Amino acid sequence: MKEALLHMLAENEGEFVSGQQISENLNCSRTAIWKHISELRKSGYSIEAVQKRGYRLLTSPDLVTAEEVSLYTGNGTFGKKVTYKTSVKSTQEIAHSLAREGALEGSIVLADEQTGGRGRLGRAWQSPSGTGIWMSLILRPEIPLQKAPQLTLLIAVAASRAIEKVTGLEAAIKWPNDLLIKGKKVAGILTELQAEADSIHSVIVGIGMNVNQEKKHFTEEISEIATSLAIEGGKTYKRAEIAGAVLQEIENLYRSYLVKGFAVIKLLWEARAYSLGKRITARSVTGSITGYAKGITDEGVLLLEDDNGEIHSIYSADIEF
Ligand code: BT5
Repeated sequence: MKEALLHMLAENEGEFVSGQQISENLNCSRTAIWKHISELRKSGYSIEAVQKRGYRLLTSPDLVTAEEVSLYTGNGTFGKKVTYKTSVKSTQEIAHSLAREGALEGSIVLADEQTGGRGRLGRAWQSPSGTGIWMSLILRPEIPLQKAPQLTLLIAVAASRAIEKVTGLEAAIKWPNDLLIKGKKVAGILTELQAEADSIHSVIVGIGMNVNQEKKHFTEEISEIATSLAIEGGKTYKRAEIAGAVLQEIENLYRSYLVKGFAVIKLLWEARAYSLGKRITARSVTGSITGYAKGITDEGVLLLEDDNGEIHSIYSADIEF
């Protein structure tokens, strides 16, 4: 109800919507409308109420709540089921338990702040409140286990396209899971599986994207390597709008991927790749290899040619230039 009311006001932003119109459309009493208007105001929406004219939405806060994100998910099904928390340890944990309880594909968990946000290999992901998109998405693809890395690449392409659509900024993809603007990390992706033998129950895709941080928000540890859309674009953005665009882009690519396979995604990925053709060092738990990044395989595996001309398949590593 609150979500539908916000939709009506947002669709007519800056114009009055009469109480009668609202109560007819949403089939509710004037008292109920007033209650929801008060709640929206408490959350930071500025709504004018004028007798005989109705309600008018003046400004919206930068929130990633279910009702705010739903304004930007279009006709898609991803992001229609949102679990929003102001503060959590990690959205991944919540998404994992929702997936175990049978949550539908496309369900998402969003938080304003993460106190224990995580990256790969137990690393920490800084997720201060009110600044970025900290989101986990549940997917249930019917694909063999070894194809799961393709999904990380698909998500990276989708996130990069969404950034470009909303902000005009170009984010390059550093294999496998980083988005960079001018060489600095603006987003990271964490793909985790719930699987058994060769079958995937669900994939929990974690996306962390720095949106409105200023340089001072980053700790010293990452201040030289991290950036945000606001730093690069010179203005702040609505996080919900970007989250909505990310979900729409993911859903479009994912549907095409399930029907047509990885070939199209691979081309899109290569066009945005930062590491291809460069001399890099791939560091993993088993050691490090230096050479030229030749490309990715149809499985999404990175091919690295060392100085002896030998080609190595890199399944998981950190890349340094
Ligand atoms: C990643 O790991 O890049 C994956 C990050 C995924 C975060 C999302 S947020 C929603 C969901 N819930 C979670 O708990 N996680 C996911 P990795 O490639 O391991 O990179 C981690 C490294 O990036 C750290 O060791 C830092 O050097 C750097 N880093 C940490 N916070 C950062 C930030 N906010 N922006 C840029 N770099 C950061």
